[in-house]
Amino acid sequence: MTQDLALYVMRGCGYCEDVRAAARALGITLEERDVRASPEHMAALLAARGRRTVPVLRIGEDHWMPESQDIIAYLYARFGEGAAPPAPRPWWERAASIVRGARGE
Ligand SMILES: N[C@@H](CCC(=O)N[C@@H](CS)C(=O)NCC(=O)O)C(=O)O
Repeated sequence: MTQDLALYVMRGCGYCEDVRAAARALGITLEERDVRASPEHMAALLAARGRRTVPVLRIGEDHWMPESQDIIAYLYARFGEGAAPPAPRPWWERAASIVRGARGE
């Protein structure tokens, strides 16, 4: 587990899955905090960011990084040993995953 990092997520979130895939590719394990499953995690996210959008990477105590592509770039810069982050998925794959998430699949 990467000690100073926590990833705020929700079930069925394709952008969260992109970050998970990057973490897997880098061989790191992120503590995940599901904001739908935990009122405490949702409250912490809302207090810090003023919005419920995930994924958000909490770095240490004070830094909250939104946007899946920024999070992936950060993880690659820190753990990638020079590897370049993967290209973002095309829009139609993102759209399909949003539909799957809305259906709860
Ligand atoms: N551009 C953002 C999009 C994130 C996003 O749309 N997340 C959705 C779930 S997949 C969400 O949190 N929706 C609820 C909300 O914004 O209140 C990213 O790439 O991280």
